[in-house]
Amino acid sequence: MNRLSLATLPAARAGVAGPRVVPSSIGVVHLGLGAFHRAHQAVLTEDAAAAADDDRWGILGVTQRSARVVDQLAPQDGLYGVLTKGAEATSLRVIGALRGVAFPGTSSPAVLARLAAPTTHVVTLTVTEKGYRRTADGGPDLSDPDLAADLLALRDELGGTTPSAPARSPIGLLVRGLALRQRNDAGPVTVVCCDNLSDNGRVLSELVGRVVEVGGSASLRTWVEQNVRFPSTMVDRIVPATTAAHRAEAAELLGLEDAGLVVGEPFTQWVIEDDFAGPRPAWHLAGATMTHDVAPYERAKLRVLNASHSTLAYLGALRGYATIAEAVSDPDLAAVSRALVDDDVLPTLTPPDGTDLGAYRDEVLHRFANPATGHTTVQVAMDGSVKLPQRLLGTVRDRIAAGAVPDAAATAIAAWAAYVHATTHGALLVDGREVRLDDPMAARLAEAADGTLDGVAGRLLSLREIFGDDLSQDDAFRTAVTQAFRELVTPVHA
Ligand code: CS2
Repeated sequence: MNRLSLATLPAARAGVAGPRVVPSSIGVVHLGLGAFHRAHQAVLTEDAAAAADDDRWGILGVTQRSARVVDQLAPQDGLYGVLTKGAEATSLRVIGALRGVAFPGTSSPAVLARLAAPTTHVVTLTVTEKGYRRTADGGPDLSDPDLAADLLALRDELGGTTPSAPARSPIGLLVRGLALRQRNDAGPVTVVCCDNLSDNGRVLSELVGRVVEVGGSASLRTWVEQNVRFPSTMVDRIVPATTAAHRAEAAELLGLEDAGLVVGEPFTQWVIEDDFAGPRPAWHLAGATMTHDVAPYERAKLRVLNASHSTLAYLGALRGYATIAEAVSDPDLAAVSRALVDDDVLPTLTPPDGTDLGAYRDEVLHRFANPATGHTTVQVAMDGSVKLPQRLLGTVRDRIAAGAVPDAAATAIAAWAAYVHATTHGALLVDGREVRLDDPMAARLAEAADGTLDGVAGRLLSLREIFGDDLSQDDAFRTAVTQAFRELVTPVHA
């Protein structure tokens, strides 16, 4: 079977949609070319370009850790399919928005040049929670060797050296790109964080500011302040990992092989703070909501969707369920997620314009129940140490501040603790395979989970990088988590 590319596209089977447009130039640089970007922002950017009949908005997609995605997409001229899996119907669409792909390990100078080109107006990021390399106080983790290497390269480049060292961290790459942009006098640019971080635009702006303070110059700092905007966004689409079965199904529909295929549920949402330094794709014509206040949307999504997702992932994996859909069809687990949202999350939220939060909760649980996506518990369970602070601990803090003991949220934290324990000191089998903890803090978590079973939750709660001084020391909260942990790990004898 031929591989998907511009040359083979005409041979694609009738009935497969797209591309709606293959832009002629690049206006967006995207950092973190994973499946989520390809199934979300790239699709809406293509729709926006098509709706506005404006073909400036091709994307240069930059991978983070390896050249694998470049190997998948470069031979296909950046074309790839999005397989949309509804509970009843499946459809395939080919996307043409990606007009270049690059791996910083081998093409940093070209990526930096593109970040610093006057034709680039927008930089988007999906580098996941851990990609930001932040310390507990939100600043740059200067002990991170990749970020440190980028700071050294930044110093040289500020001294006039032509960029040549491979960028090793997304934030290092971004800041070096901004420095070159200042040097090239290439004009303002907007950096759009599309990761599941609370207040993501402000968080990224502060992080960039701190990196520039440590490794940049006063003039770069002023230039960034005057020329770069960091709007906040809320992004939403469930994108499971692509499997061999998805690839076979798509090849059947397309009549061509597609190594860059991604999969998504039918639902997509993007809410963007309307704060741009220059031109942007007409995302508002593609279904995105432009607003002056993203916070209520972002908070509702993180605290309802992502928090209950994680809770179902931990509890589901502990019961041996492979997918989120299986986990949410277990009445006990569905009840735990509902209790989390109803008892602890909803009291902390202000509904975004016109949203009924009860209906939102039901819709989210309904989306989780879609068996067609095959989204796995183990995929959602990864990286808990960096996900919990974003999706659960804000709820916990707000409830404590309101004088409540957040028992339902404590159960969710206990589920994480039980998962950490089972994947570091137990033998957790999901789908016949033993699951090992996948987390940037895996070694420290394993150490904390070692020792008496009764003390596991307490020792994990003492990790201040995750729980902060406040929650680590909150007696009522510690008691609630410890109690919930005990109930989870103690076998019930009939
Ligand atoms: C999930 C998210 O993997 C995870 O942690 O909770 O990726 C989730 O699927 C998306 O945020 C949905 O928009």
